[in-house]
Amino acid sequence: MLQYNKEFKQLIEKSKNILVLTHRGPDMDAFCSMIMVKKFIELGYPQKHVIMKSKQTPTINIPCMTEITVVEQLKSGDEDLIIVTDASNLSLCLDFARDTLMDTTVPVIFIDHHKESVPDPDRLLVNEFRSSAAEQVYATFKDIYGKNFKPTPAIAQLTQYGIVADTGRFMYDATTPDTLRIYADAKEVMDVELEEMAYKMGKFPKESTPAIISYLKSLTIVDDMAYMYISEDTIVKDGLTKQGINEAQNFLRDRYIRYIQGVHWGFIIRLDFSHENSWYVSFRSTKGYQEVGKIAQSLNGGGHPYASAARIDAQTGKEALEKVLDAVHKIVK
Ligand SMILES: [Mn+2]
Repeated sequence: MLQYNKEFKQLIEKSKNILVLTHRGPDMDAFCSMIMVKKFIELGYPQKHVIMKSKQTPTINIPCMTEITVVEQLKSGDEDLIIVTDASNLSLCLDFARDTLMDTTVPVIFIDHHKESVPDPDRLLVNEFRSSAAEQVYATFKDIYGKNFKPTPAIAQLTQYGIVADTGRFMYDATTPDTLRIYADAKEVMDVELEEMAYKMGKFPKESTPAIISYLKSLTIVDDMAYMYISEDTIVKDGLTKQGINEAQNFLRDRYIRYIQGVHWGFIIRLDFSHENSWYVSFRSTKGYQEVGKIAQSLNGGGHPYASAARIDAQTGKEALEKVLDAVHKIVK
């Protein structure tokens, strides 16, 4: 057994009440990996009391999601161990204005897969830079349980959902032969139809339609770049909602902007609803074309070479757009 898995196993065995968490604004992989940890521990250690806490539940139906305890605030309870999935630091899981769990004195272990994450130096981290946290949780418990490793149909489904979500159906670079081996093992236990999964994950709420229309009216194409934004007066005039704008931005960013013929990359700007005079820009590009990671970095943001984002201080959407275009022009000659 790997050394960090041995330490993880000892921590589980020493504790009675285990709290499992994931990052804020959880995506599919975050939810799946969190639930997988609970189900795996319950399998091997039925006498342990494991609880999952989150501020929201998944928007699509996944196994055992009703076992998530929805809370408004994350604070210390009777737990003697905290396990965090899909993140390497508590700051990604807590809202400092409201949550007090940051001051916890119990051991915290992180199970992550992100290459760019900043780990907490004092705490145990399991990160083999796999495709997804779901894949990492599967691999970790496989090592811990050895010949007694026997994933249930629920765990097998969660493994497939998490991997498919974080690899974009095996299209991203993070997909390795081991990802496919683990996926195949899970599929053998319980087959999830890829078509059905992609359909469910691709759904968006109907409130995003008016925001999509507003965004499309702003579409500008310059050479092989395209961009869209919504100004604050459009939000009021068209009666757009926060959820509608966020979902519209996700949809257009991932499935529209760089699919226009002649366009290879672009960006979309949206309002930051939690802070005044603050906006967000998301860049997307196609491998081999404009590296948008550099542009986001020049705006003090971050991400990957072909998918990145930054926060912009600006009073209006127009001002935010001008700042982004300035940054673009400095890097793209
Ligand atoms: Mn993930």
